[in-house]
Amino acid sequence: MKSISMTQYLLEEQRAGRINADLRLLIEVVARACKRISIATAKGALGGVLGSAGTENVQGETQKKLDVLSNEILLEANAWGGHLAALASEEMDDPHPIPDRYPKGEYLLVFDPLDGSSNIDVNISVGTIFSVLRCPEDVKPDEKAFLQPGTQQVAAGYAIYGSSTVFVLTLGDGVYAFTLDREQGSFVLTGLRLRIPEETAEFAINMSNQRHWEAPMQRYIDELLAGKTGPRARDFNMRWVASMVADVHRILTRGGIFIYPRDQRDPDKPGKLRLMYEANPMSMIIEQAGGASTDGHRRIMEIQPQKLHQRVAVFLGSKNEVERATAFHDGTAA
Ligand code: P6P
Repeated sequence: MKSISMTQYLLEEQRAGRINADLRLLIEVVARACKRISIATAKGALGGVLGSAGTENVQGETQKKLDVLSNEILLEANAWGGHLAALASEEMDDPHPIPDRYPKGEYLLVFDPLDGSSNIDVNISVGTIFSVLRCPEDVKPDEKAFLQPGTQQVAAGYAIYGSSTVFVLTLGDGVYAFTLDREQGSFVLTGLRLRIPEETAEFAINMSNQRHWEAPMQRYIDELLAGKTGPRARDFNMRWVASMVADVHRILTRGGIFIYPRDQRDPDKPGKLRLMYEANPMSMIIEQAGGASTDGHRRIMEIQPQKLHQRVAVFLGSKNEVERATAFHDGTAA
């Protein structure tokens, strides 16, 4: 099969009228930045970028050198193109305006520059997650402009820096995957209209938090662990990479359910993962591939954000399994 580059795919989407030139440029610029991040992460210890940066982000988490570097790569790449009104990132307290010397555009880009960065030093896959929104007309591109539900996303995607680097993208009409050809230095189309099986026998959760979960969560997981001997009458397998991009990519590839529930250690904290730049973009991808994504009660993409860095519980993946897990939480489970 003749290989199709991402550039050709995006140009054809523009010719078909499904995206405009600015959105095409935005995706190409983000993909190019992800290529640079892939090269930096692949250097490992030879690149002098492992370990802590000695600083903390808005979440109070210690930043890895590669967190900071990845954030800078994405800021620089998106500054001059004239496609953005502003950017926001897990690594920055407030939205980052486009420098006055450059033209502004209609889009907002919000991202986690390097998700799963605690895995970098132990050479486990990490990734970049991004979400694209439109900046409301005649609105200053400050935090409020970003606070739109996930249903308003124009595009979403991630890059996973694993044994291969794969850029996964949805423009709202299916999910496409592009693998980095390191010899050519370009992303090549390798996955078209990816679909997630509606049933699964594999769940992803950090079991060490079990004693902190709410009762419905305990019951749901107990039934999975009971396997053939319990109400589910079949055995389940478990995976937990502790890198959302790696867990989601596996689910997009072969099905599964990924769960990061709220727990009772901090009742004010609805969950660990962030709504704007982890849960929403991943939810758009999962739904576009025929899966489902809820916070245990409602569709994540319908949540009206109140804060840029707010957190949310996440149940996403194979549609029927996510619906079963959600039913346990809203009391409708059989
Ligand atoms: P835990 C990585 O820090 C992250 O934000 C997600 O990528 C991942 O799914 C989750 O946290 C892992 O959390 O508590 O298992 O370390």
